[in-house]
Order: sequence, then C-alpha cells, then structure tokens
Amino acid sequence: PRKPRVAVVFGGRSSEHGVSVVTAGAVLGAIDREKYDVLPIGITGEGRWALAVDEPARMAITDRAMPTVESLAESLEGSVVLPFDPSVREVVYTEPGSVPKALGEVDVVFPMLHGPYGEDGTLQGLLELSGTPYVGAGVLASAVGQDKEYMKRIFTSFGLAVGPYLVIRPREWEQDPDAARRRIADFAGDHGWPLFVKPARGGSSVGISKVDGFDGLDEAIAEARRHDPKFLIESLVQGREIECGVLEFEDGPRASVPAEIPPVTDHAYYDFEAKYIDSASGLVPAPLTPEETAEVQRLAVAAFEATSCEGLVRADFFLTDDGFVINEINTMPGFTPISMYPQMWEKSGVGYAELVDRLIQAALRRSTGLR
Ligand code: G1L
Repeated sequence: PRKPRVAVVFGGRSSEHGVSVVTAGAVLGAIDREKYDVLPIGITGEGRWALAVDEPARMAITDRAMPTVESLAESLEGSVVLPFDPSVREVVYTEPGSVPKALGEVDVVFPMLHGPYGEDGTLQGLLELSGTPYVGAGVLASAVGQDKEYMKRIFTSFGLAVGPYLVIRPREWEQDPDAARRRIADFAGDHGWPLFVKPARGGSSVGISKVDGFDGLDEAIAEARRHDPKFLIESLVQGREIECGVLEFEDGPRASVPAEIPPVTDHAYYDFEAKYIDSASGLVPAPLTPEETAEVQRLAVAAFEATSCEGLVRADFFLTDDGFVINEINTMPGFTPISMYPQMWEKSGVGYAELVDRLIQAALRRSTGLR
C-alpha cells in the first residue's frame, strides 16, 4: 500500500518566518521515511507557496542567522500567492479531496506557521474546503487560540479561573478614548498597577507592554493597537508560571508532566526567542505536589476540551495563593526538540519522533466534515 504523504507547510508572511523554518526542519528530520512520504512546502515572506528541497540540514540556524524559504525553494516560478493576490490572474483550482494544485496530492498537512494566515484558522479553513486532513487545531480552536478575549470567555464559561481583564474594542477607543481611559482607571483602582496592555489577537509576546501608571498608558495602547485594534488590559497575576502539554492519543487527550518557567530577571518577559528556540530553561517536571500536578493536568485537558482542540495544545497557568489561574493556550507551541512542549512529553515518556508520529496519526484518524 502507498505510504501516506505528509505536506509540511512552513515559513510564511510573519516576523517568525525563520523560527518556522527551523522547527519544520526538526519535524522533517523526525518523520519516519519508512512510514511516510514527505512534501516540504515553503511559503515565502511575500506569501508564495513553493516546493522546497527536502534537506532538513539546510533548515538549521547558522551563526545566529535564520534560514528562509527563499533559500530553500527550487524555483518560485508558477508558485501561487495565498491569500489571493489580485495582481495574480490565475485561479487556483481545487478538486475535492485535494489541496490547491500547486501542492499536489497530499494525505495530511502539517501546518507550521506563526500568526495570521497560519495559526489563526484561515489556513485550516482552506484545508477544510479542500477536504484535506491536517495536524492540530481546527478552524474554531485555532481562531480562539489567537484571540485572548474569546479564549478567556470560553475558559470562564467552562469553570476555569482566569485573571482580571478588560477588553477595549476598536470603536470604543476610536470614538471616546477618554471614556476608555476612565474604564482602565477604574480597573487599576480595583486591581492595582502594574497593568499589561496586550493586542487581543496574535501570538507570542509581540505588542505587549507593562505599564506602571498613567504615564506610559497611551504609548502602550498605541503599541498594542499597531498589532490589533482590539486590545486587553490585564492585571499582574502573582504566582508561579506552570505549563502543561496535552496530546491526543487513540483514546483521547492526555496531559504531560507539567513544567515551571522560573521568573525572569534579565529581560522583561519570556520573549519570543526564549519561547520558540532557546531551551526555555524550564524545570521539567515542575516541582509541584502530586495533588498540584494532578490538578494542573486536569485543567489542561479541560482547556483542550473547552476550546475543541485537536492534536495538541500547550496550556499556560499561574499557580496563585488561590490555586491555578489559566493564562492562555497555544495551539502551535514552540516545537523544536528543546522547546517546552516536546520537553514535557520527553519527560513523560514520549520522544520527539513519537510525538510527531502521534500528531500525524491523530490527523489521519480525523475524517473531514462534522463529527
Ligand atoms: F501541527 C502541530 F503539531 F499542531 C504544530 C504545528 C506548529 C505544533 C507546533 C507548531 N509550531 C510552529 O509552527 C512554530 C512554533 C514554529 C510557529 Cl507557531
């Protein structure tokens, strides 16, 4: 019988293009070639989809320089541009059960793209339309995973504790910024400073500022709004940072051993590089009591179920004096072999190659359409 063909889609029009290429290189290197055929599909910085060379060694970091799809594509001739570029006259024709022609026939897609048009459900929607199974979260879970407002609303409605927050919508800020500032002042009165100003959508730590008083507020809002006109105000949640991985097995989702991210001293946040590339200096397993471990594992699986995740999720919590508070979920967590998510599974007895295989198997089990 023919081997299933796995298309790994990576790169893309995001500032984390290089991180995606490096991570896809690790995944391509871990896929069992006896069991699967692979098709590496790169998306260039300007959004062109092209067949890349299958040489994972060329996808590694070289003295701090990130690899790019441009350097891996055999040819960009005839490549398609998605989302559709109006200057491109060709129509991408898609037959049921296949992805756009440029991709060729594939049995399963492994999407490895950060942010808009990759992680937010739009690529997942395209794959749904073409009837192609894919690894990881579906349209809804992907979109929810990119929107901090709806993520919190869903957690709350499923009984998971979230920290205090305020949502300021685009019209509210644009039509009456003083009223919005008063709402923020009331919030600061209730919860104290510092406050965090965050774009509602978009992953990692981009556009987030910590403000200690009204002085830095407008600048922080302007910065958040550069990424998303909808933004959130959050108070500082005092507690230890605990993460837990969830992976879909044949019989349903299971939680990994949790990890603890020690408080950072040298830089303001656990930034993007730390999250996706560095060994993320987390403690795995987290030094928790057996009861705390069981509780955070239960909550991580509950977060996976509440948001209708598939395949995998990394759930991030604070352990406060009042118990676990969920901060966020990440449907496409850092995924190099030394990133937190694969490390948590490694310490749970599931190595990197098995992890990749389980994700592909979960995607192949998934029929398209409603279940
Ligand atoms: F497909 C999975 F397994 F769901 C998946 C896809 C992508 C897991 C993790 C990632 N991560 C990445 O693609 C990235 C960290 C390189 C960018 Cl979001």
